[in-house]
Amino acid sequence: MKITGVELLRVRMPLRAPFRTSFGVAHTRDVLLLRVVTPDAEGWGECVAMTEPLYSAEYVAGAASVIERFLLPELLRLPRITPGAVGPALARFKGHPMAKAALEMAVLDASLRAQGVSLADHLGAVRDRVPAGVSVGIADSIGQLLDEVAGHLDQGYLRIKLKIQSGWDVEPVRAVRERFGDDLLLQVDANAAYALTDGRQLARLDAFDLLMIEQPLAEDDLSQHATLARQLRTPICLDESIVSAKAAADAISLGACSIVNIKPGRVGGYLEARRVHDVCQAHGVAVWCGGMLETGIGRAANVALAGLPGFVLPGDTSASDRYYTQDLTEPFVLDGGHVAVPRGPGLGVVPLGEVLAELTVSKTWCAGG
Ligand code: OSB
Ligand code: MG
Repeated sequence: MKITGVELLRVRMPLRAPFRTSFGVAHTRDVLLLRVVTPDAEGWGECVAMTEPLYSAEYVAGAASVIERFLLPELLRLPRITPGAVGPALARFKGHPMAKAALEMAVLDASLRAQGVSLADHLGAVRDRVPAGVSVGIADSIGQLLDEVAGHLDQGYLRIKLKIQSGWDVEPVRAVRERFGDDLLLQVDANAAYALTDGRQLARLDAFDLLMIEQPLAEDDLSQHATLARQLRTPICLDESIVSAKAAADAISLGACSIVNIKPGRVGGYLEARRVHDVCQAHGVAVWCGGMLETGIGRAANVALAGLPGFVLPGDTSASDRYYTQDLTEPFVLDGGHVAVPRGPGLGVVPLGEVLAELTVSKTWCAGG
């Protein structure tokens, strides 16, 4: 496949409600979309970098810049490109996994559309629908949190993840358990907000039968996570720390986690995400699909990935209306707590022209040679 050119689109998506985590609050999603044009088909990619470098080092304007200045020129120089060659072609540029993932995703979509194959089939999905959870941000009060959780459960979500930080951990978890009972599938995500010295406080969460605690410590605290794991009954899941399949293998062999949150952007793309899945499956480590408040474009690909056999826990793959009043694509809907895996060629979805035009803030065309 030869790339004719790539369009970078900056899209401003108002969130239905602010989303607060230990690292900050998001009111809008500032999305970078890529449209890869080839003689045979077009392909879409969504970059999951956020506005500010708070979740990880990447941020959306930086991702756009590294794509324009370095990554795209490298790809456009090649006489032909396949999805599997994108990662290797870009490997000499250090870091920037979310930027690389977006490019690989767009090439993958174009290539699969040209072949008439769905991403779900290409990746090896075995499910037609995937169980959906919802990630609930830090609230202003326990009362507001309970109302929000009640709303999600009324919609049919199958598990609840609470964002926690120091000062917002045991009490919200206790309140949700007391109100919604012991059968609720409940987990927490700290986004690296704690230190190993907080082990005693985190052990208080053991009383609430949580499915897991996600990323309690810093991204590079692998051995500290292993130490913490020995102090807790609650299983540790890693998100930020798992930057590659190699990192997953290291974390597992160290005993740093017993569950992995897979986010394709964080590991450099859907093909590496599948390798993370394979490593975890080989070690009997459960995985689930995380989210980065994606639009329908990124959501389509995440839901396809979540169809793989090792994804045995509900993901943060919520329906479109959990995030946006108007999604960029036909909305993903919740049906009995599940979201359907798209089965059309490539991602199986495209942006709705009028919606995209309305929400696009700027676009740049980069022509191939
Ligand atoms: O840590 O999982 C996370 C959103 C943005 C950045 C990091 C995280 C999240 C979420 C939301 O938890 C997941 C989603 O619903 O997309
Ligand atoms: Mg997380």
